[in-house]
Amino acid sequence: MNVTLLAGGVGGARLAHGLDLALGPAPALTVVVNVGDDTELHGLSISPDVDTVLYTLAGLNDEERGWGLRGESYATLTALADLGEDTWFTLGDRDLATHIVRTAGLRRGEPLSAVTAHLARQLGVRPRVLPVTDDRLATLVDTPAGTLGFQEYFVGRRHADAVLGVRFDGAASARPAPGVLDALAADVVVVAPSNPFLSIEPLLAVPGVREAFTGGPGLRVAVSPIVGGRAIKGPAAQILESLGHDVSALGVARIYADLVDVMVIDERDAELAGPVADLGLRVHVTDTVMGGPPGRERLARELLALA
Ligand code: GDP
Ligand code: FO1
Ligand code: CA
Repeated sequence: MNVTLLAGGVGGARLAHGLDLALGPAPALTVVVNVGDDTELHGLSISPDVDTVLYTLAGLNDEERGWGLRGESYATLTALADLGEDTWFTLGDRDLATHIVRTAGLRRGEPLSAVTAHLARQLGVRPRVLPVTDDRLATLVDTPAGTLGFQEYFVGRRHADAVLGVRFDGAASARPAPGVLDALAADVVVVAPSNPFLSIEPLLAVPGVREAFTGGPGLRVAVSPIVGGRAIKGPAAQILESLGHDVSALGVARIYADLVDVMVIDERDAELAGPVADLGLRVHVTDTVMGGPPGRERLARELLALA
């Protein structure tokens, strides 16, 4: 059984990990990752969601922060500050090695997908990790303070601004990276419990992706990132609110109603199963709060059993 996961960072990486554990050694899992958060700092190309997925699948990520590497040191960042550089974006010494390798590859003319495959191989990551596109795609966030670049919104201003709109600069001319459209024809395609606006929408904004996804032969399953009316972490609940959606698994189900066959909602939201089913969706109610590896694998096994 081939499985493809549409993912952003933390929520996507956790379920990717669970699916990798559940599927075992067979080369069955492809993770298509958001690149709208990508940024350039200190002359280095940084792909935060790709790195969160790679590091989590490699068992190296910092679980507390949700991004970066466990047991990091920050000597280089301190040295950069001493040289008068802006260090608002925290980059650890070992994390910098990833950005150096990525930047060198891109500078040699290698596409991001090839560089990502190289990094995955070096990190011992089993699943295929694909950036949704090798082209430029930059998430822009419209707020009362004006249009912000993604990392300025998310890190610089601690995602405190009300989100009035989200756009993806470069989307019109972006092409799916090699393997992405084929991956959307998998037996099961899962929309991770990622931020619908900041992680999933940028994937679907790449021409051809939404159609390949909705037109695919496999079972399409989405997992709600909202549990008990709240996000486990990050601004998803705030953005649902500011964009006028129900801040609930039902609000998320309405967004995904025309895209998927099954909506997985948390047992804490069991009372929403009826209204979600009324949208024409199959509903699966379970404990969707993954925590560590056991919870991640359990949820993944339940999703695979839906097929
Ligand atoms: P980001 O790019 O780092 O923000 O990560 P994602 O967009 O992939 O995931 C962020 C979303 O994941 C948040 O809205 C969280 O509520 C959700 N999330 C994180 N862990 C879990 C979990 O264990 N279960 C569920 N249902 N959602 C989760
Ligand atoms: N998120 C923060 O909130 N603060 C940071 O200083 C920060 C540094 C950072 C470095 C490398 C990396 O791959 C991710 C990093 N993130 C940081 C997370 C980043 O903002 C992601 O875009 C978020 O996870 C949202 O998707
Ligand atoms: Ca992200």
